[in-house]
Amino acid sequence: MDKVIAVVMGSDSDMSTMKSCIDKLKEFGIEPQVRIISAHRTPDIAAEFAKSAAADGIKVIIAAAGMAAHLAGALAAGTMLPVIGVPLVASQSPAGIDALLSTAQMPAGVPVATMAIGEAGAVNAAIFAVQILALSDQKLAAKLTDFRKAQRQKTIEKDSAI
Ligand code: RP5
Repeated sequence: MDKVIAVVMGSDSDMSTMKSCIDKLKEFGIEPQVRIISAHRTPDIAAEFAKSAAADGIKVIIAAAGMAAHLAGALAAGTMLPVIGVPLVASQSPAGIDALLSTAQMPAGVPVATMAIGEAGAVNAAIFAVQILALSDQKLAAKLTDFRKAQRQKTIEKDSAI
């Protein structure tokens, strides 16, 4: 399944964290469209991307940014597609709290489904996007069930190993 999920990040400096998101999507057999688009540095491109995403076949947008992280909200404002936000820890960032609040505190009417800060959020964004697609895709739903079973088993094995 190709290019039905977009992973958009504000800077190439976000890639080290967002690789976890891209890799998790690939584990589910999904090759995402990956873009670097900034709400602040390329606002025109962000607006155009949001406007054309649905017509281009995108079903879910994952938007990750650090600092004053307006990317997810800016994209959500321009599309009816579900937007999942991932707040990131930037090098000059107070532990990602700035990005968390900038991403999560959307005004009523324009939601962004905000994940945890950093790598956990990046991975969960991928899983959450798969969960949305799995509502109308039985094969993906089965893969999600397998993923949960494997995750459960790994934790049980860690418990046994102690
Ligand atoms: C945000 O500013 C980006 O998402 C990144 O997390 C942060 C810093 O960007 P760079 O200065 O590293 O390009 O827009």
